[in-house]
Amino acid sequence: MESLILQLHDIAAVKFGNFKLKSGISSPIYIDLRLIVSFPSLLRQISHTLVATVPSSARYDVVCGVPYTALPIATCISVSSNIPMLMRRKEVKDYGTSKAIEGAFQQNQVCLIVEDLVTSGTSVLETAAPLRAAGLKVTDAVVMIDREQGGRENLAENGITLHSMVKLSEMVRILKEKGRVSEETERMVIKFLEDNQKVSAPLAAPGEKKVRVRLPFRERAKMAKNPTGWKLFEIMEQKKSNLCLAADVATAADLLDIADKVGPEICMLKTHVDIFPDFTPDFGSKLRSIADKHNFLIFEDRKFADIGNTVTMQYEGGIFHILEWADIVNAHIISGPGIVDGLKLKGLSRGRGLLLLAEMSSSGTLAKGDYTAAAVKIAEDHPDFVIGFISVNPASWPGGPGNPSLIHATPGVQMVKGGDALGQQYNTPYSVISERGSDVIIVGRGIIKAANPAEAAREYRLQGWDAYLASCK
Ligand code: 5BU
Repeated sequence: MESLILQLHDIAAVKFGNFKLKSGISSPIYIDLRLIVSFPSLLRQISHTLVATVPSSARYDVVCGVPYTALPIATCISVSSNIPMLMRRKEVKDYGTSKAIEGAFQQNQVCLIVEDLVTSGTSVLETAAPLRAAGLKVTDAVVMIDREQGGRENLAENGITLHSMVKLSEMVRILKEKGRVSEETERMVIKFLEDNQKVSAPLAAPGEKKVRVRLPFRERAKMAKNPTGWKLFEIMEQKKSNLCLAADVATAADLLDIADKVGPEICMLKTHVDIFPDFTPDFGSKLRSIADKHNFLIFEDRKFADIGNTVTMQYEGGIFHILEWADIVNAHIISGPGIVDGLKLKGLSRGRGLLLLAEMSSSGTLAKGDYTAAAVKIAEDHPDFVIGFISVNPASWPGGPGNPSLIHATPGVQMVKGGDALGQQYNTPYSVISERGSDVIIVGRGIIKAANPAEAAREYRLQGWDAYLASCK
């Protein structure tokens, strides 16, 4: 171990000085393990040591490196231990058509994750998510260096035991003992680690050190001023689900079919009723009986945008009669607060709820800054009807996610970060709920294009709910 650490220092994979990190803070230590690919003998020794670091009680069938630095390390482990390897794609254009995990494996095989450096554990979790979604079990991860900044704890909360070759403080102590760094440098590094501890890093918004603890949905239900808002909190608690299915399927018949299959996993089902060629007047009552059977709410993603008077007619009339069957609708605030007054005129007496579009998931969206702040203000002015927001990163808003009686629902969610060809941008359930402070994940193609939508929905539900539980602590 000592020899490995000295070699890492020799090749300048570990450097001391004054370094500006990506986050903007100055660090007295800099670690760049990408260099090890140029030193095959060192790479081999590291791989052997990592294998030995995992206790024999931790059984695994395959290994997967966190892209990119750990890929060559995982490859070496695979070749020298004769254990098959998998590769996780870092960016997937469309989860439905391209594979997030490359390689051959069987359901329920156990995969060991290999990583070079762990800080908060987020990148290990981002690799664990698609592996788990593909049917593999992830119980252990092995890392070269543990920066001791909350990664171990965060991974444990997600059912992953972290095994580290060396802890950063231990590494610096060894380098000091071997005369590579001064006592003063060691002190500075230890102090830096203490000052920058992020025990629950993934729960904090990027750049935010303080951990934000979320009130449980049960408590927030008591604060809700609208019956549908209250019901959504209650359903989430009852079903342990903060998953909304975006059921953008080809026909109304397909929608009713998937609603019944995925129903047990979701708290809400989102429709775009105007995409169906086979819409019939009994659509609403059919969907309602499935919603009652499985206890979920119906959200028509109508995105009203007109003046108050017009939206009253659009909400109630036409061929869709949205008011009849949708528990929840949403609206842009581009036309000003009159749109809320208009929708409320029809919806309030029926106990319906409204989500305001405070942000959008698509790239280049204009719903940001002052626009988002205006949505927050309008919501506060209508607590009896507005139940929350379509949000993307409420943790980054000036007041954070704000009023706990309001719900944040976020589209643009898949198991891996990425996007589609038309501007959609995806974040992972963990990132959306834990880091970005949202409450509900809205998932479309991640579920409906999966080989088995019900199974995929279950995995999204578990991921979303775990992230929620983790952020309540
Ligand atoms: P996807 O297949 O998971 O990308 O589907 C996302 C759904 O959420 C889809 O129905 C969109 O219309 C909807 N959506 C969105 O993607 N982004 C937004 O900002 C809003 C809605 Br609002």
